[in-house]
Amino acid sequence: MASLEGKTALVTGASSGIGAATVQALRREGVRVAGGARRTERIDADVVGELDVTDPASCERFAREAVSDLGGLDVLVNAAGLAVGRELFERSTEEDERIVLETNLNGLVRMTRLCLPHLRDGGHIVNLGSVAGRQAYPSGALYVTSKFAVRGFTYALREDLLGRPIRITTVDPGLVETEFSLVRFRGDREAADSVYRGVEPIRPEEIAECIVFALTRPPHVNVDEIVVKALAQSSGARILRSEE
Ligand code: 8X3
Repeated sequence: MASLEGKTALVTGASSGIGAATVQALRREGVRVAGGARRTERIDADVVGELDVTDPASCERFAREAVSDLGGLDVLVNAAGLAVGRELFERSTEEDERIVLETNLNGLVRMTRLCLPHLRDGGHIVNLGSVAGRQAYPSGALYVTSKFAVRGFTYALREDLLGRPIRITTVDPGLVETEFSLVRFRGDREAADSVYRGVEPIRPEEIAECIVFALTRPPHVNVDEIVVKALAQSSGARILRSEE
């Protein structure tokens, strides 16, 4: 197992969920971490910065300042992501489409482009995909589209990085209990809670452990993808719930 002691990392979406859990997991491994998100007051990292991945200027500023404060970069974790709405595509709106694609796809591509020149040899990029990027399900068209695109981008970059000492991994979680559902259901707490009812979801910390696993393989080993589902689910849409 390779040590992460003394390495540096930049994590997007660092204020909650998998991003926040990844910041803590990396720090426990001895990594100095810059965490970026819009809600900076909720970030617990060595370097804290405001980051809106949908805004090119915000991304440029955060990447520049984080890399400078950290003194170089070894790991980029693209964890910022969201879904808006859980309804048939007929009800999709220009605004919802823009937010989902800008955050999950353009934001991730943008942060990767900005950080790549700073990644030291032995560096590693981890993209947070989703089981939604592998199996489509109804009433999630834009989220599914964005996560299929994340997987496509990850593999395209894998091709372009071939021959360089930089690794790239997509981590594709299923049912993880975070604020994801609250955002997806536009603040409807009851609808959000019902997603995690009658089933044991994955905890964000358990996904962070998978990320650490990929990062700590020997340098010649690239873990291309890690797919993690709750035991009681076979896809994003098929979840076995116990009677209450
Ligand atoms: C979130 C998992 O199953 O709601 O990425 O699409 S799912």
